[in-house]
Amino acid sequence: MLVDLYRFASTSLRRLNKGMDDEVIGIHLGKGGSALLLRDNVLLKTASPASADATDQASATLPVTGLLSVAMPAYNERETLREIITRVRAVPVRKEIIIVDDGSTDGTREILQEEIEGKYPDVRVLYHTENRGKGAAICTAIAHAQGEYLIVQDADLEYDPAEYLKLLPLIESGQADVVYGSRFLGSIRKMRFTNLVANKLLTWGTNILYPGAKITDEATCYKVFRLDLLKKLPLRSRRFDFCPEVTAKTLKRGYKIHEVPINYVARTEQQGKKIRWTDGFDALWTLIKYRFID
Ligand SMILES: Nc1nc2c(ncn2[C@@H]2O[C@H](COP(=O)(O)OP(=O)(O)O)[C@@H](O)[C@H]2O)c(=O)[nH]1
Ligand SMILES: [Mg+2]
Repeated sequence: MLVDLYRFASTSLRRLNKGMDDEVIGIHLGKGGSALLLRDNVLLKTASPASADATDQASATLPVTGLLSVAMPAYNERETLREIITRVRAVPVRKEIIIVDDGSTDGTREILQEEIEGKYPDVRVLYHTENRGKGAAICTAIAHAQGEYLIVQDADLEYDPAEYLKLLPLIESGQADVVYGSRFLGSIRKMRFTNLVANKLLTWGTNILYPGAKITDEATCYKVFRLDLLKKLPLRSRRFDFCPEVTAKTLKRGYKIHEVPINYVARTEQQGKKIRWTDGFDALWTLIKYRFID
């Protein structure tokens, strides 16, 4: 068995390497015997034993077998809502999309009720009767999620759902329990200087406060967790303090946060961005607080 796996891995490696300019750094076997080709934790290609020529189908589908829950908090996002749902639905992984309308007043709720709810088998819509905050909306989604993994997905277009394919292999293969998409390892466009400083400060604070933490982007939206792990965390935050709380509690329980480079294009306040650099103070306080209490 082991010999077979080894033979399969090395043949896949040779096949996948064909035509690639870069030197391949690592390969490992995912569920279902598929080979995942990684460089710096980034998925480059995939191959399955059944494929005659793995390079043909490389990157077309990812051998993700576990169900992915996509938690989408939405508050006054009528401009981007339809597009982000389309983009998430287009990602070729098995998933359930849980949209939580957080008491929107700009028409988001009506779009969800009239155009989305009940129209797609992979989409569920939940409603808060009043605005409770991003963290509260994510917690509602977590409580209803049934997948093996969960990713947080804002209802804007700052992140690219196609990058789920980079984030999932590590968790799917059992190598990681928690994976963050790092904008600082990938690329950042249009982020305001004050937000950039706040992001750096929060990451720096995390690495200092939590021994063993060595991350480059604490406040990233793209956080993927094994759902059983996440459901056990006592999450209390209601607003933007969700990110530091979940980071703090994950690290405190001894889980390692793996990172994968992702690309990010910030939206402006005119385009609906709601977080302010001053929310960074709350976030820093949250990191400090949960270092000592739970
Ligand atoms: N600001 C805010 N965002 C909310 C709330 N409830 C849900 N959300 C959603 O949380 C995300 C926040 O996005 P954004 O303002 O770009 O801040 P980000 O966390 O820096 O990406 C969006 O998808 C919002 O629609 C809320 O009460 N306030
Ligand atoms: Mg956002």
